[in-house]
Amino acid sequence: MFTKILIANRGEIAVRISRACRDLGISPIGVYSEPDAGAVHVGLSDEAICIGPAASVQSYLNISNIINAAKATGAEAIHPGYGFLAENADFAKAVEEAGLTFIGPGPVAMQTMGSKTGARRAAVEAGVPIVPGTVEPLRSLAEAERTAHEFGYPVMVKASAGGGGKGMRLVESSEELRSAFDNAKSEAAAAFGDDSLYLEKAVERPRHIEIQVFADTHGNIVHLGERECSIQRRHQKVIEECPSPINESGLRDRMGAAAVKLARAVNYVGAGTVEFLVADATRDFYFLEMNTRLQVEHPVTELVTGIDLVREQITVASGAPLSFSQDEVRWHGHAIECRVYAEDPDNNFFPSPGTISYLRVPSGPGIRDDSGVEENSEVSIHYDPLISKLAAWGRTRSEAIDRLRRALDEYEVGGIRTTLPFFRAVVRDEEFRSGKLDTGFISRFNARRDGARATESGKQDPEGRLQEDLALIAAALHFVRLQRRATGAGLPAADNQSRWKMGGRAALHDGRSLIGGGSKGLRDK
Ligand code: MV4
Repeated sequence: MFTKILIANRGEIAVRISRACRDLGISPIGVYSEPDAGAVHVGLSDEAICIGPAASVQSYLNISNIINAAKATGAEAIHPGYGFLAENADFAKAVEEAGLTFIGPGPVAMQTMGSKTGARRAAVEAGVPIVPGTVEPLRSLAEAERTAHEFGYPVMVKASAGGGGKGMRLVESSEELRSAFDNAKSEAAAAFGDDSLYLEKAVERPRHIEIQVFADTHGNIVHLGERECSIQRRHQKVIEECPSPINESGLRDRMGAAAVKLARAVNYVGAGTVEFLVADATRDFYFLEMNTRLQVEHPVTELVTGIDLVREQITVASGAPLSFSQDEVRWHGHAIECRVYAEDPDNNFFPSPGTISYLRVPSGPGIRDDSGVEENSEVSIHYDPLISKLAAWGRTRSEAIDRLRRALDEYEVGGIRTTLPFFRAVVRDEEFRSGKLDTGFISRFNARRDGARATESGKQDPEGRLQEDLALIAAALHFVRLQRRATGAGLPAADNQSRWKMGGRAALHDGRSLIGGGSKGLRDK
């Protein structure tokens, strides 16, 4: 077994991995960017190495600095967490070439699944159903027109290098195809440096259900059941559950068997997730993509199966067989997780960076909060604004929701806006409680929650793209100001008023300050 593991990540997932290391008697080694020197994950490490300045490309994505940090501290293995380098096959290769163990699948399985068309071909070869469509990148608009006609509209145009919805367009009719094709192509080129696209028939009102798989180096492959991830906003999951509230008998076994078959076909090792779309009407399921990492939402599976996925990742990477067999996996009760983001739900989920001036974290029966922050933590615009994952377990879905509601009401975060008020409304929503979830839930919920405003902005900006652009512009302006300040260049006088100033005072809409004074009434609650 390893004596030291370097954790190549930050925030709540670095904390989570550090805890698994401690449980195994392994020394966790941290890495951090300059502004993260005082971060929670650093304090929980035995040693920590600075790997560069704030920008991720220079720190958490800096392969050589991370490998040098592992060598300098004598770590034998590197856990990448999720995001950053977690699905970068070149990183996995570089780690192995440095004589270290990469805690994850081999680079070949990673590369196969990294190409969405390659993943579709692997699924076809393994006999796993895919959404009807192309399995090679489209060579031209003419080919897109031909195949769309062949499979029938509506279709989805997706980026081969994508995943998670980036570079994806829904196309309802042939008239819309050209612009969707062009837009998806440039979005894919900008996001992935690869503009190749493929095409799928659109599944209407789908549910998004994923299967957790686990494989060891001895040929054992098991599944740990499903997670329901249909509640998404702009292709970002916001609430995840295990089991799926609408799982019917037999579906878990069939989807689990398909996921294991696919993992076996690519010689998978470690934790992986196979995503499926499930058609509402027929309950047919189709392979979507496979994520070759530990996922954000892994705690709901842990709460229901009692299996520590991160511990198992580490023991499997050290060469040990899986600590359980498929027959020993049991699903007990129900778990639901909310992703608590530093975003303002009353302002189209604009990022809300700043200092956490006050924090009260809920606990009690059935509650788990995986957090990466504490009082006085800085939430930076440089990184993902996820501050914690609040999960509730109950014997039934209804009991889990009751506990989640209680925990959300207990939770207080001062100094920044968070998505907590949004979740407090969701757990009180009748449709959510009924469990009839599909991918249209969020837009129906938003319409119910703020009918007037939703219809008003919906007319001009049905997808909220204008709002999204404004958020990007605000973030870019903020970044320019930071750069100017760093280089000593003159700052606009208005900067004192900016809501986006890092380490500055987050202002309310009416100009009141959210921090300072510690007044309870000004917290996000
Ligand atoms: C789809 C789809 C319908 N048909 N693919 C893929 C990535 C995910 N974030 C969104 N994806 C979708 N792919 C086909 N062929 C519908 C979606 C989709 C969706 C899926 C799950 C949860 C929410 C969603 C919201 C919009 C679209």
